[in-house]
Amino acid sequence: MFAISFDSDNRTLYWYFTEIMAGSTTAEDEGTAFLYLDAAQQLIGAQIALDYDTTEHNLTGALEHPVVSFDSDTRILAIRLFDETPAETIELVEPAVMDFDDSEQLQGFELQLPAIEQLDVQLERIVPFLVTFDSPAEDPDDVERTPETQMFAPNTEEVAFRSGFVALVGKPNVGKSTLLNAFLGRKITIVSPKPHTTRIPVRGILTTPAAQLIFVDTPGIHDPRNKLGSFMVDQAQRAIPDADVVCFIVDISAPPSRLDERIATITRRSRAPRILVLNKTDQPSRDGQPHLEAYRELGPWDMEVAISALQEEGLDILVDEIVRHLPIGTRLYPSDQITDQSMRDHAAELIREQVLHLTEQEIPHSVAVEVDEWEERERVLYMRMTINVERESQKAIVIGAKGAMLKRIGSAARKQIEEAIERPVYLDLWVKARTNWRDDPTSLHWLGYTKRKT
Ligand SMILES: Nc1nc2c(ncn2[C@@H]2O[C@H](COP(=O)(O)OP(=O)(O)OP(=O)(O)O)[C@@H](O)[C@H]2O)c(=O)[nH]1
Ligand SMILES: [Mg+2]
Repeated sequence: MFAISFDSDNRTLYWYFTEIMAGSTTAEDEGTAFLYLDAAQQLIGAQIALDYDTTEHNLTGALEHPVVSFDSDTRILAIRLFDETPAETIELVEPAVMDFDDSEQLQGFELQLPAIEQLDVQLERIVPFLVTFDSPAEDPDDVERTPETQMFAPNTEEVAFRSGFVALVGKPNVGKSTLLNAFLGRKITIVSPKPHTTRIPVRGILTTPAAQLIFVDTPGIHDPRNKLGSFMVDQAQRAIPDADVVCFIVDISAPPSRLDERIATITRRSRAPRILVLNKTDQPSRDGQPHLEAYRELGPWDMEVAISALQEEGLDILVDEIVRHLPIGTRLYPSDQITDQSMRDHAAELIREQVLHLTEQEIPHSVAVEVDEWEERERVLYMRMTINVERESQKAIVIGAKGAMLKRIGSAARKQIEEAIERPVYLDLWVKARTNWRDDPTSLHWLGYTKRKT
């Protein structure tokens, strides 16, 4: 994890490289601290001049974060939150206080900002990296605690097992499926740079010693233009009232759109706790603006967490927050089950994923994959699949000159299927035109896009 917390009373910033438990810090050291500012006095990073007691060995964990670097000649440990040269580097009066654990790893450091009258450092740009803490009202015993103990305090009481459904909702392309895969540490659901990738909700089950989280990856909510789109939006919306926790996923690199406003309104109707998940913090904002306030205003939210699903940053904090909001309950799935999707459906989806990657314009959205045959043969698992398109002209494109496109789709998908199934596969791939299937109820039913409980 990498996160920053800000204690406004004491004007201190704490930069975390690892999860810090109360009592896990066994040594401290100090180093001269500097802040990186952009031309508008916005904080965009920091550096510490390390003495010779601290070596690269102590920084192994810290250096795993892409924003952290160490120059062994100058002995500067730098945290650059954005890919840009600072307009100004200012030295702080107070040294940075660094915390080390019992294996001498740097856990994080604390910086004391100057008083506002001395230097007005702006903090809006670091907001995506900020973590917020429980309010004292929720946890009255915590009032005296420091931020680090508040955040990672060990529970001395018997911990009750928690379980429940966690809906991942948001507009298309914000990274819901990427997040599900990152939570589970493997590919459960397909992902693509094109919107409308997920069509049917997929469950991913994460079981820990303390909880079972059943994530429901939903189709992006949008303005449907055909019956398939209406089905997708309906499926996504049904996941909300059934959820024990609703995660509203947004792309922090862009301002909220009308769709975000609409989805926020729908999630506000849920009685379940609602978490605002600010994704794509690794991606610079397209217009250079921080959008956090605008997303906050779509709330109120019970919690907000900034993450990068792609870089797998901030996920531990998000899981902890979700667990905290889940009801006490027992396991709903066996602890070794990670999804409710059958291998057949997953294989068909992996073929559709390749079509999404390799074709353009309307074709990716006009494709549905059917499993015609699935049979154990001598040394391979044989599967015959049909790629349905909407028109003969699309069929010609998916097949390509001398079958070249179909070959590319098939060979890339076969590799992925073999990886998922962990055995050799013979993939027999066909293409068929099924006129305007996206608006035909019979075809939709036949292709599996029928109402089901999420
Ligand atoms: N830079 C960056 N890209 C991301 C991140 N998360 C997802 N993406 C990219 O965003 C694109 C869409 O990701 P998906 O996970 O398919 O998005 P989705 O919300 O499930 O989209 P739909 O299924 O269409 O609703 C892909 O190209 C991902 O690689 C992130 O944290 N950072
Ligand atoms: Mg998706």
